Amino acid sequence: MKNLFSKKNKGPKKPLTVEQKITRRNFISFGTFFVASGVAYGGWKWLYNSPEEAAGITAGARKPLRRALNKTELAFRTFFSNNHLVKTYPKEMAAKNVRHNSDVGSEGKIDIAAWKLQVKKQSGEVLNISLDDIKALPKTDIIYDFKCVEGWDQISHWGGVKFSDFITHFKLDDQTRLEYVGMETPDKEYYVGIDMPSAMHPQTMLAYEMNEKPLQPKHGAPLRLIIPVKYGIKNLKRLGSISFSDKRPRDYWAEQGYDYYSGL
Ligand SMILES: Nc1nc2c(c(=O)[nH]1)N[C@H]1C(S)=C(S)[C@@H](COP(=O)(O)O)O[C@H]1N2
Ligand SMILES: [Mo]
Repeated sequence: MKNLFSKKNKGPKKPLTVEQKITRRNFISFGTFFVASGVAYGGWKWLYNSPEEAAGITAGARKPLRRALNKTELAFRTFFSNNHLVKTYPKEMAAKNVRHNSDVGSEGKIDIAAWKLQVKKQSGEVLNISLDDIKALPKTDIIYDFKCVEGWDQISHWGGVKFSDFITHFKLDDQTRLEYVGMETPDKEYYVGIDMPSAMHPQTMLAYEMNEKPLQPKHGAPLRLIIPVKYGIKNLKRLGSISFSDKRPRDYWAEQGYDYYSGL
């Protein structure tokens, strides 16, 4: 074969023969192939050697992959900011026979007179708040389409106090600098984690009424979370305690593989 890259060729350049062109192309494409596979192999090794996530619903996934997922989630959150309001309906459209779903942590009798909501500040300080204390705050109503991940939805009517009003009234504003709110039932059997922007969303409330009557035990008496920007699973019934943290609080359905964010 002629020396393709020889400098000895003096004089005017002769056009390459077909054979020479093919040789050169092969050289370039094989070269590209080797470089590309090197990058791919390196990338795969990097991912393979990356630490696994130890805890949470994505446990076992490589950290860089989780980071990518978190980035996407963040973009969605920024996009669906607090200015986005969930659609509301006239009172007449609210269901009279409201569907009732699962009761983990909200089964059995509850002594409403003895019930107190525990608010655990990050400093360790704990507030004990009665239902009357909460009912004394400005009341708000919402009629919206409640959606369960199991595939049903229903327009329902809730009354209570805005979570953001509750925060201000009990001087918890400094706690909202943290990333998450954790909520649990009094027996700690059911629990949810809520990102702070969704908790502070203007339609999120602590509800003690349904259809303008005291909340029934099966719907979460004496107090439940109503968070219209999220699926039913996050709307914890029979609230017992609230806490604040920068780490994701444990979440009952996320532990079963459902999306932690569960936004609509
Ligand atoms: N304590 C508690 N809260 C809960 C649940 C539960 O099992 N226990 N289920 C959730 C689910 S999956 C849904 S769809 C709604 C149902 O609320 P409802 O029974 O008032 O319709 O409550 C949510 N809150
Ligand atoms: Mo649900």
